[in-house]
Amino acid sequence: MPNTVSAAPNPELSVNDFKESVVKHLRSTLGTYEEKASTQAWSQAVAAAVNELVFDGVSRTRKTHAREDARAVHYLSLEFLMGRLMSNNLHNLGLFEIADQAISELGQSLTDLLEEEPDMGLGNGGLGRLAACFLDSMATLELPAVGYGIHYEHGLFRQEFYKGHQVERPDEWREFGSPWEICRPESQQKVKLYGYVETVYDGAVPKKVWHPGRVVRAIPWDIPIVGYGGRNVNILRLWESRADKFFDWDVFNSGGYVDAYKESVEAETISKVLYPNDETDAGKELRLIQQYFFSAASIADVMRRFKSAHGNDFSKFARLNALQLNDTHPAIAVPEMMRVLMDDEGIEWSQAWEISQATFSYTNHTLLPEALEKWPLKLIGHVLPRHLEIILEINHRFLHNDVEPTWPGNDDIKRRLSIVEEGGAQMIRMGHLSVIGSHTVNGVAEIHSDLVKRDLFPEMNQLWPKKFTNVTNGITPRRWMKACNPRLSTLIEKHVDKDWPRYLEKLEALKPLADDESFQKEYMAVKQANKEELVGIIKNLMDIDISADAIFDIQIKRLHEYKRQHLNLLHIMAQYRRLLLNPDYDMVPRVYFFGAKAAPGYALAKQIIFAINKVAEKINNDERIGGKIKIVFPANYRVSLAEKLIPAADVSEQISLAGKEASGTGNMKLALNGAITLGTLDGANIEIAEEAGSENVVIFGMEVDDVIAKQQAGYNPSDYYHKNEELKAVLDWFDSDFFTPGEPRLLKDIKYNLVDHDPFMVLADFDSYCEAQEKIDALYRDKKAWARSTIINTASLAKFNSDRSMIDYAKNIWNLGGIAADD
Ligand code: 26Q
Repeated sequence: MPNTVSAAPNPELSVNDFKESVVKHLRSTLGTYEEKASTQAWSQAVAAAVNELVFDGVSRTRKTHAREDARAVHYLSLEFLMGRLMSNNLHNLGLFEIADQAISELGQSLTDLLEEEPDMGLGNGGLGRLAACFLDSMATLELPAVGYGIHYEHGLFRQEFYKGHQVERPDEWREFGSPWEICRPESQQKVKLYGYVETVYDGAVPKKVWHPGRVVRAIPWDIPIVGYGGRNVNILRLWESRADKFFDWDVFNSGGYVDAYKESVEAETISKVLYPNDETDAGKELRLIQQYFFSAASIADVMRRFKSAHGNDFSKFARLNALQLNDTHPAIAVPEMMRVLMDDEGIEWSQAWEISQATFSYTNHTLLPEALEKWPLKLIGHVLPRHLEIILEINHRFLHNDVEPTWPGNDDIKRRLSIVEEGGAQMIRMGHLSVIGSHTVNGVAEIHSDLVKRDLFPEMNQLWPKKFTNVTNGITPRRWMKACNPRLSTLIEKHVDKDWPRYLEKLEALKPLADDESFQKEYMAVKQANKEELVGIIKNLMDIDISADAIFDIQIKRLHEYKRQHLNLLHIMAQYRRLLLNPDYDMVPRVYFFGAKAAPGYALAKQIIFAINKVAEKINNDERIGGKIKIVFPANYRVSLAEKLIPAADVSEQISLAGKEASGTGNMKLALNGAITLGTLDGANIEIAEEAGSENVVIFGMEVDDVIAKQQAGYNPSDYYHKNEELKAVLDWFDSDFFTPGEPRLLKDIKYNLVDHDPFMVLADFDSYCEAQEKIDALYRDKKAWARSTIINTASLAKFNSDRSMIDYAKNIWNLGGIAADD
């Protein structure tokens, strides 16, 4: 893949140029002046100055792609968890130092300005952040790529704690507009909904005509994605919904003024809010409409661009366009593509199917049964009548042409493979539709991809063994090292080539230094300084005093039973109890950090959040334990908070039940920044252990096959409860008022869930987890051994560069090459 980008600093702009540009925008764009401007105005003025370069790159890149008639990938995702854009744009443009200097000469602080920017939180967690890292990498690799999603008015809710309970508040990321987005009304599309299908017989083949009951407009907002080096700038296109005819004059004239507004309110509801459920299927009509709305608008956009270059010659379509489905959320794009090709373009089924299948590929992100999307057949028939017909035809042909010849007369297999799930209300299985409609299906870590084949789609894999593949996830080192950990980046730069953020394998040059005492000291001094900075942040944010000499142990991820935050909590409680029983109990002081949002309707997850907060309140204020344990759980965990926690981490908690975490990506960010993974052999932890060496991670717990064996043998969690006195004692605390004074049993559901069911086998892994925690404690006391492991982690993580993931997709799935934008 061509790459000639250099790693900055940008030679074309001086500090003075930048100062002039900021002041110009302060006066002419923001309508204020230096003496009067608020921090917010300064921040907007800097964004405007940055945008002069960014927009230039957008136009250049567009022109190149149009001229070269480049094959492009379109990444369809309901979520893009972008976080803040200013710092990254500055780094990728090679402008960070210049801007820093210019802004300080203007009497402002860049750090303060950066803090003004709200996070763009248009995603739930891993899947959404992955999409954001992929955009950064695709732009950096100069891959012609467009991200397509929804321009939610409100992203993931803002989390507050009230008396320890999670409270959800609306996210207002663009209350006053975002400087990074450009509205493109000229590229709007119309999206049809509801209505009925008419069959018209006016030629040899009957024609299907969809008479929609409603039409909404999709308005695109473009967000420029600056590649590292700044030459290539791709686009993230997010669709906002609007009423089709806000001023319907007929309704208006007959006194229906208010009704006209009603229609606009309903249409605008579609892009109002991101669904906050991860790993559960909400099954709501509005969610289905969101999925269709953005899929249809995106396909129409791709079609428009194709037709303006190639007219109706659809034989070229699949050669020039790849469409990637980020999980099944945009799976409705498959029948939509078929509808457009057949009903709008007059192509017959088999050719349309060939084009469609050659275009789509699908990434699976979960094996959890409750997360596999299904929609009531009736609901799809109501909202998208033509699509239901097409889905049923796809299914019929699949069962008849593929399944029947392979397993003649085998109704059992047909029942399992059918897109339609029978028994009770008929359901459409979006995973099946995605597999059948795609040329390639991938999982997101080696073990996960194996389990997709073995457990999730075994017969599909038998039918089409070559369809299934793996692409291990990655993270962008620009955001997750260069921008968020400037101290470590500076140290790295003293020892390895400057272009390490682009070629992360250059960090391997640090390996020989892992045993070098003076390098160890430098590296650990960086970690210590990052920890001290975090101590200050936590003091400001929560008024909690913590010591940077303690082990900083971090678990940051969505709250879910399978991720087992409660396993972590049980161990903390056990340690606390040991300290109460024996005040001399010898342990390295530890600060346990949590960051987690729970889906608003997920009662047990919310109770676990409440439990962590109540245990924190008690332990943090118990003078008997001499500050040996602190629990820090800042509210509203988000990308910008992750960027502050990760550089300060000593221990990375990756403790999901084996077989449940598809990959994980926080595990990669933490290990790259020198945290030691304390984890199960699950998801990408396995590959992290392979890369860093098993002696540089701490692994515990059952493996996938142990889990299956134990479940088959009949898992009885109450045995563990009765056999382990310490475990019993801490679980019984939940049944008392120990952590909720005067209000006994508020936390009892956690105990009974574990003792009676324990669906994620927390109790079975408890002993092994405690032992692993003791290993961490022992290793940390050996300063040199710890420093060595930490350095080796940083030096070994190149595989998890999202550039590598993107190269894998480009080569093995999209058949896509990079194209250097014009200068
Ligand atoms: C589905 C239907 C209706 C409403 C919401 C949803 C929904 C939304 C988000 C379902 C799932 C998600 C998010 C899933 C997710 O983040 N999965 C994570 O993806 C990461 C990137 O591949 C992996 O690293 C994680 O292991 C996986 O849990």
